[in-house]
Amino acid sequence: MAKKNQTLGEFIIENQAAFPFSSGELSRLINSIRLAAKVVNHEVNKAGLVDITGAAGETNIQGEDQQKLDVYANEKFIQTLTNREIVCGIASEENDDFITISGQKNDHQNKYVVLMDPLDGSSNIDVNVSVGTIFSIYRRVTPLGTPVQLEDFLQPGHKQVAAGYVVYGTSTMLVYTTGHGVNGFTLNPALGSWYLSHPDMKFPEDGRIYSVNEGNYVHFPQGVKDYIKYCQQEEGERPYTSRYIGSLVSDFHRNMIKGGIYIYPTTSKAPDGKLRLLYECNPMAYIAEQAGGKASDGFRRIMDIEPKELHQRVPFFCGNSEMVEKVEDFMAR
Ligand code: AHM
Ligand code: MG
Repeated sequence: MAKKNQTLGEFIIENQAAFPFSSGELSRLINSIRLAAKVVNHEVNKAGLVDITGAAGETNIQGEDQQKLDVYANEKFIQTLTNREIVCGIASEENDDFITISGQKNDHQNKYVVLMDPLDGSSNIDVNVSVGTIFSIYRRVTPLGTPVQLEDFLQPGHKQVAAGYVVYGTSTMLVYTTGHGVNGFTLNPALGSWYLSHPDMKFPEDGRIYSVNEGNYVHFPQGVKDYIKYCQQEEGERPYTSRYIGSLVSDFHRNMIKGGIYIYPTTSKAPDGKLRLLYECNPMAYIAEQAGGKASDGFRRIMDIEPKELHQRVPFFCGNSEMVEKVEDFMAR
């Protein structure tokens, strides 16, 4: 039973005991993520102090400029997971291809793969606005003892074993699920410990916030335009309000606590949407569903989509169930 103020370490050990036949591999993996998150947090927090921000002069596979901190976060997460030989493969939004991990200890014997967006919300890094890390964990489908293959990564979201995010905000939080609800831990930076501050997180019943980049309005599909107009109508006293940070993790986190929907639809400029199915949408969808919410591409459940490629993009509608259903109604018209 999760107890408020329990440390993440204690929580992991306690949960591990709840799965008597598990090997502890998943617990060790979450432990590695919490360590890497602390290291990245330290760096993100002093971004304004040292000359670490700014484009690193590289472009990622999506053709976007990489910021230095993106590169740093990517390296730290990969290093931590690789050095500890805790996973058999890693796929990152910042790398063109997946990474195969073969260790000294046990060649290809680990059963999990990690997919991640090491630092999401890159446009906010330079301006002291919160950013996040997103991760997703699957059991490999190819045999143990052999190198991982693309198919180990191209699994639908409903096969996820765990997913989570770190939000580097006014305080730093690690929020994750292993399929038994969602728990949020806040970092005490003085002690370097994560404390359970938000046990069993759930979307409130009523959602009032819609988060969408309205600057793209003219390029949105009609269903999304209609939904936005519905939220804005005066009819009765429609209680909606708009909040958009431009960091998926932060927008999602606020919406899960306060009640709301995050929307990144297709636009005429981005016909498949902007967000990546494997690194961003599936993990957020898993957390949303575990918190009583929903995630859709406008027509179908995100976690039922069969991925075709590592960097696949999809339109994304995620948040309070009733709000997601409403926008799906408009999309279907
Ligand atoms: P990134 O992976 O390059 O950071 O892009 C993802 C981000 C999301 O965090 C955010 O919600 C969205 O892109 C914002 O996009 P836009 O600036 O088009 O509104
Ligand atoms: Mg991203």
